[in-house]
Amino acid sequence: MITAICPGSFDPVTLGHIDIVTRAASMFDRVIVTVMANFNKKPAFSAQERMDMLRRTIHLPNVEVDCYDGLLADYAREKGAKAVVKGLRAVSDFEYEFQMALTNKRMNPELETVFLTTRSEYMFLSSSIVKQVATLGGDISGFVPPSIMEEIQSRFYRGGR
Ligand code: COD
Repeated sequence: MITAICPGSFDPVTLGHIDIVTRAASMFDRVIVTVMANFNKKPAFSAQERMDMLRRTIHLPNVEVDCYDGLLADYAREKGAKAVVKGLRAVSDFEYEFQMALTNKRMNPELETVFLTTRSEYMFLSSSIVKQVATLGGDISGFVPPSIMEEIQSRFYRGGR
């Protein structure tokens, strides 16, 4: 049984994330989608809210949702995971992701990082774009799953033009 982890901020989860998780679920026996802290970002949603949104949107038998506050390398060891699955959108993602992959490998030599290229229709998509568009009252229906759209809109939209 090979376990993989899809880690991220998921603040909030987007259709781009879901695509990566779905593809990971078809490659590995068990996938854990883990809400983690990115030290460069201040989350808009709590870890519990982000997990709830993930649980409302991902319904695959071999996927579970969790959260963890420490190092990914330690978490992977704890869970017996062999792989971390990351999505790559553009060259700009690569440098950061490459550094993370090498750091994680140094701290947990058993752990492999697998990169999946984004689907072209989600290349532009990020949680920050969703928050920006929602704040300004734009349509986010093509960006996030329908089941969490209202929660995001009501959190960010302040009205007015
Ligand atoms: N298409 C494809 N992939 C996408 C898309 C998209 N449209 N949007 C996002 N993704 C991918 C990202 O590239 C990433 O792989 C994943 O989905 C999650 O994205 P985000 O933005 O939600 O999450 P990040 O990048 O902020 O997550 C960073 C982590 C939290 C994973 C990282 O900071 C981490 O591992 N933190 C734990 C502490 C640790 O161990 N740090 C490393 C050693 S210092």
